[in-house]
Amino acid sequence: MGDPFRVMGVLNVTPDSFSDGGRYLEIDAAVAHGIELVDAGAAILDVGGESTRPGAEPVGAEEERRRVLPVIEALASSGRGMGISIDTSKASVAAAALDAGASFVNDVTAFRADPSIAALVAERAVDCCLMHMLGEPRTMQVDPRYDDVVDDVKAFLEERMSFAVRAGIAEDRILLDPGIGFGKTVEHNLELLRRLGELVALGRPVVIGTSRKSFLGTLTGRKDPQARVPGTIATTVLAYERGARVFRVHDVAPVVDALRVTAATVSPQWTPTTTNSTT
Ligand code: PMM
Repeated sequence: MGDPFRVMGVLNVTPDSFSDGGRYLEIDAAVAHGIELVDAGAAILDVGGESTRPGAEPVGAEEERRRVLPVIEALASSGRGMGISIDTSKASVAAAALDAGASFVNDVTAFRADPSIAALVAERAVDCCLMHMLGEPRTMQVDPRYDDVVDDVKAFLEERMSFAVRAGIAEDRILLDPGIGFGKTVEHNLELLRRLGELVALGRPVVIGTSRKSFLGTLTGRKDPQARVPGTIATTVLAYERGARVFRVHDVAPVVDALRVTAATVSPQWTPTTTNSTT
């Protein structure tokens, strides 16, 4: 029996991710890293060519396609059978990525930046993730405010889900994501994790992306994002226990181990993946 969760490995193909060396070395490095993430247990690779970090400037569609397409093509023809997600807000990038072998559209604007992505997802009958974000990456962390963050995010996701369904997307193709760190203070992020059950109650699989994010740095004092793996694991385990089932992370191997132990503890249907343990 497979795992009762899916880990999405983050594969950012932005100039700062796989730089040094020439363009072909960059592509090779990105593909090799993607394969490593699959070997570590990622069921899906989330390939993105535009940074959505706080303060990030937008990138043109042509440049975004130039970054992601060769990587998606190589991964799709690797024979490893992983799902490939395209992390984009542009329909032209999503369409080219689906042609190149992607089968999942992860849009951090939930079809607001380019509503025609919805028709594309409907027509190609692929899965999509609708994420909540307050504002846009350039300015989203400037004093974000909500009446009640969980109620507001829930209402937003319900509205975006009905937009997607009206555009012809089957409801069972939709995943929902509260958008941890996207226009949220530390307290907003914690409240969303604390009351995650209210979003799980919408009835669609919930995606959580806490990986290495800055609120974990604030809580632990870890300035180096790579030192935030324990914080990532803590939030991932807690979110699984509260009903989230898809986890977008950079550090796939330790998160998969943590989730397997968590799933075995909370899900009675667990069966061992290895047989050599006596403890
Ligand atoms: N976070 C980032 C990018 N894409 N997509 C989804 N669905 N959920 C997220 O939380 C999310 C995302 C930003 O993270 P990175 O810059 O570390 O990749």
